[in-house]
Amino acid sequence: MSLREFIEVLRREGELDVVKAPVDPWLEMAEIADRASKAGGPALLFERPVAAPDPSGARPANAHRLTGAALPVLMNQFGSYRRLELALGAPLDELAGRIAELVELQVPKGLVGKVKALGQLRELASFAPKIVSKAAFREVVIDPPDLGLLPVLTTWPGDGGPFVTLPVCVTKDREGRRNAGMYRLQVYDARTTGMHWHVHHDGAANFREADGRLEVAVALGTDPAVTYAATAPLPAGIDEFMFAGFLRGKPVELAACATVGLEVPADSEIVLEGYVDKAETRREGPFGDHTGYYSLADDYPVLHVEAITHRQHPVYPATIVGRPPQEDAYLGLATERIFLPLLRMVLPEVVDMHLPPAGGFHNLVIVAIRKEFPGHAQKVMNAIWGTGQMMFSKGIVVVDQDIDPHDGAEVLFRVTSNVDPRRDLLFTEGPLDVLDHSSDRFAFGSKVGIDATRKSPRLDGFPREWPRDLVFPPELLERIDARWQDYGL
Ligand SMILES: Cc1cc2nc3c(=O)[nH]c(=O)nc-3n(C[C@H](O)[C@H](O)[C@H](O)COP(=O)(O)O)c2cc1C
Ligand SMILES: [Mn+2]
Repeated sequence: MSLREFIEVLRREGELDVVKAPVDPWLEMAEIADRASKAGGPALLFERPVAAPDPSGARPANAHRLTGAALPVLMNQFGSYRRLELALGAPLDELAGRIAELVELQVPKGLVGKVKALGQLRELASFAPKIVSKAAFREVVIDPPDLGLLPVLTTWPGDGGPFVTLPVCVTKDREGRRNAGMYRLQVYDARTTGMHWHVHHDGAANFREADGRLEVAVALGTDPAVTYAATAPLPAGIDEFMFAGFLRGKPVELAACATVGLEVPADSEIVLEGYVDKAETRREGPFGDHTGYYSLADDYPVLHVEAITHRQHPVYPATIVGRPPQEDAYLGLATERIFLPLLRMVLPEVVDMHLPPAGGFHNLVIVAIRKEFPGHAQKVMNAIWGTGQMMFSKGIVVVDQDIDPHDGAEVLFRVTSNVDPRRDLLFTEGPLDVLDHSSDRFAFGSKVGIDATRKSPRLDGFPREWPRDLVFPPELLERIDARWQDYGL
């Protein structure tokens, strides 16, 4: 599904509002989308991005200079549970179930099981991206390349400038394996942007491996499953396009770029091609970010854009990140559900988990576990701190298997009542999200695990009796329910 097909789906499903009035990509669009996402509102298609009058002179010179033929801007495409399902083509539980089936492919039992497992393996291979010759994104060539023709948003008043916020950035590692990650691009001028790949992410790793220059292609406006895949915490070496194909149940069609040795989705709305050079960095940021603050300015590589092409009548995709919850909370929710079966491959004792949006993905993880031996909660904490992008987790709360980690009041109740602080808090230190501002060191700091499980003599050496939960017997509940009318309440 291309982005424009998805827009038609949203229109048909009543999930899209078209804004015909002129709206400024400098702050105005962001503020409107912020309201829409916080209110559970629809996706927004701004048909007329236009620079508003700016008598104060606050608009930076590079904020964009739009001509009358400016491209429409799509925002908040993922900003509700319903749209997330439409974007990924299936309910999250169904996608998680398909992942679980795939990873539960252990030793198959009997001939029937073996044949079934073979079928599933073949199915996985069938999701590898397909290279096609027709590149719709090359219908129009902007020559010479000029980023000023794109309606790039400035989202917060203190931002370092306009940023491309929803780009699928494609690179290859030394072995030629493709990676697609979402890294924001601050527009400096007509042909250069920042390249804000965090040190922990695969794009940055590919850059470290490269000699001199690394080619980069940026796809703007892709199948929403591809856009989501670029944000998903997949292990290095796994092609995000294959993952998107798996989610979709159909291979992603890629086409070769014109000026770099990379492939991007053939139906991308807009494609930038260029390179980053080891010899060069430039000040990037600050930028209002999903931490809820301005992330600090720092030096990052520079993307030199050597070609810009697009489809006829392209749509420019954008989002605003800021104080949660916002549109990206839904991308985080997709990851929480889809990656749970993968986490359970290494941690089968994990029954459920929740990453509350207020914790900005990294700051708080709540896991419910089946506790079976001394130190089990601590084992789970340490494993999470050692697993992929979950290494950034600043706080981990462990609750028992019968506690719903999504119920904030319930979790708070167990933490405040079950925890003996000196006994149940585990402090450690390790890598933090690059955007974390609380630590006095960059990308490194302390972490806490909170064991809020009930304690017993056998598993925890707890010397006293642990009190029972307060519950009414089910027969009583049924009896009262049946007679409810009699009470006149
Ligand atoms: C809206 C949005 C913006 C993001 N911006 C950045 C960014 O500027 N830099 C970055 O390194 N990661 C950013 N991320 C997170 C990465 O896209 C994510 O961690 C992804 O898994 C990285 O992929 P990789 O491991 O293949 O590099 C952003 C995520 C979202 C949803
Ligand atoms: Mn990756």
